Amino acid sequence: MPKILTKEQIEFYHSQGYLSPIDGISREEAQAMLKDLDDFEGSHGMSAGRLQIKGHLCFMRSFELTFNQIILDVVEDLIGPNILAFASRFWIKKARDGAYVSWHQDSAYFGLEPHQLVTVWLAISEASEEMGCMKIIPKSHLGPSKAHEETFHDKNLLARGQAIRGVDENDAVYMPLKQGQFSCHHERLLHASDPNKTDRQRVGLGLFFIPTHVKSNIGRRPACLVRGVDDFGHWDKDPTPKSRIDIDMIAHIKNAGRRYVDEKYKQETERT
Ligand SMILES: O=C(O)CCC(=O)C(=O)O
Repeated sequence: MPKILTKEQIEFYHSQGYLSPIDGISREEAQAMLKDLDDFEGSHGMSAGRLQIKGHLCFMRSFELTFNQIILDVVEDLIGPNILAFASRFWIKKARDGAYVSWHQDSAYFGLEPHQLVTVWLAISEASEEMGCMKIIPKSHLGPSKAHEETFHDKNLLARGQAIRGVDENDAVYMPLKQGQFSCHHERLLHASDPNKTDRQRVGLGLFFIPTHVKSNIGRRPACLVRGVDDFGHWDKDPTPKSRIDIDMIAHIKNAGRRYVDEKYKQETERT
């Protein structure tokens, strides 16, 4: 029995590679997260968007979001009851800052096997089309891994500016979200987003979940069991934040993110 989704929604996710929109957290909870992010930036002179791969560990509130019952019920319906939070990313586009995300597949750089990761993209602010919400190519998760060019372009929010060339924009579906709603997409789905053309910031929290049987194929790494049991033991344990904003986590996050940004590590772009 599914926990929360209908049979049709589950089938839609598996055939199309995405699901959106789903009501997640309240406006008040989202506003409180925005305040934490503002406070962090105010005191550290750095946007939480720069905490590349496990930014949620820096904030008690976002760490707790990885245990959110609605989010996990949806994730369980998509990938089963034993779930690890593998990583996360705050996706922040300030008003008219020109930041964008090129077409890519998450599977190209996460180093996971098999490819069953589901990304929950939670709208911490509203994310309208004009604000540069995500766009996806339905069913693209059913195809092979694509070649990604690493551009390292400074306005590209991806760690290496990875870009798949030649995507037909006519096939794109936009996923606008109200504040507090979320979308889900499959690790192999082609997705991207345009610059924010408004005077308001667009903030999302990407939470990356895997079933416990998924392995890292780039060496042992940490993750956090958020539901069920882990009978496989493929992952070490992430540390947990100790306060509302725990800056001691930054060293752990930087270390975890190093291989995503370092040009010397090859990515698995053309694996199938
Ligand atoms: O926030 C965006 O615009 C892109 C997000 C993304 O690439 C992801 O969640 O995997």
